[in-house]
Amino acid sequence: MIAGAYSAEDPGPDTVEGGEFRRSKTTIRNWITRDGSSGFPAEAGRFHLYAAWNCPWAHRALLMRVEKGLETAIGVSYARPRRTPEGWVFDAEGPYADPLKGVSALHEVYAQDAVPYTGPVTVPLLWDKVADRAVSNESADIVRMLNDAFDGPDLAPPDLREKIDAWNTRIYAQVNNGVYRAGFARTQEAYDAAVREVFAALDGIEAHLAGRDWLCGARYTEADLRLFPTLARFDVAYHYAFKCNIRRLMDYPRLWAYARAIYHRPGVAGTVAFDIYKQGYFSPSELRNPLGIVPAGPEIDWSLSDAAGAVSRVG
Ligand SMILES: N[C@@H](CCC(=O)N[C@@H](CS)C(=O)NCC(=O)O)C(=O)O
Repeated sequence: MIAGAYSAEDPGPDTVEGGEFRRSKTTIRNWITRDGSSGFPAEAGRFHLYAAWNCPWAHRALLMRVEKGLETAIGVSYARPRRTPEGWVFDAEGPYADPLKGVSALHEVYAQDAVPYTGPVTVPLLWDKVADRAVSNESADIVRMLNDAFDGPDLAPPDLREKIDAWNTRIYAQVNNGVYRAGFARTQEAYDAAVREVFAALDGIEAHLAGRDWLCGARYTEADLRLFPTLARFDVAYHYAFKCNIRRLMDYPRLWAYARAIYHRPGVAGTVAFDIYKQGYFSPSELRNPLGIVPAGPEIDWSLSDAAGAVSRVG
């Protein structure tokens, strides 16, 4: 979008330089606060989230929403899983409708922001219904502001914040965005470097989880929450669609048990949609999947209990 107007010829959100995938910077970065001094007070019923089931960045916002018990306080519109030349779009009714504004494409929402928007049309987008303004389209900020501004468990407590931030930085670069750098690489060299980094990071986390429940020790934190969307998509999408196939998540005993332990947290399974991940990541793409055929497998059993997971997490 340029100055609040959408054009189908707008450059996509991300770029490729020397065969390497670069994610563009987000620009709508307002902040919800408890006291409202930012202009965006933390009030139930005031905010609405635009999301897509398959988007891992939207997923982390959805995860924080359930951890904080904000399901009724913050409504959600889910875009259709497969993007179109119009970007993210909505149906007139059903699970992919927009209950807030009834728009047919996400760019129509961006166009309504009081500050004319220039940039890519991405999910997640957090909207203030009272001010009728965009709050943020940066998922890292959305996750942190929901944690800080609303009541409920603190997933980034002060004594762990430094550790959490260090994990977040590492996991974003090497894992969350690492899989995209592998999948969207345009040269063998760029792919090789990215895929090696992804698996080196996963190997490191596997080793780190020996004798620890969570990344920062005994407490589930925002760092774990931010790792999960990539793990949930790993075997079903990234392993094949993004050629991240040195190992599967299932091949890491601790990480696999850890991922299932997150999946079994209250509300989390309701944020996960494996079939939709496949539809999204195997969308027709000239470069990656020209015919848009969605593979049938793999079959993965996430239902294995925490108890079973705990056994393999020892040691
Ligand atoms: N910095 C953003 C990145 C969000 C992002 O890249 N979202 C993707 C979906 S996974 C998107 O909406 N892309 C727009 C498009 O593909 O047109 C965030 O983390 O919130």
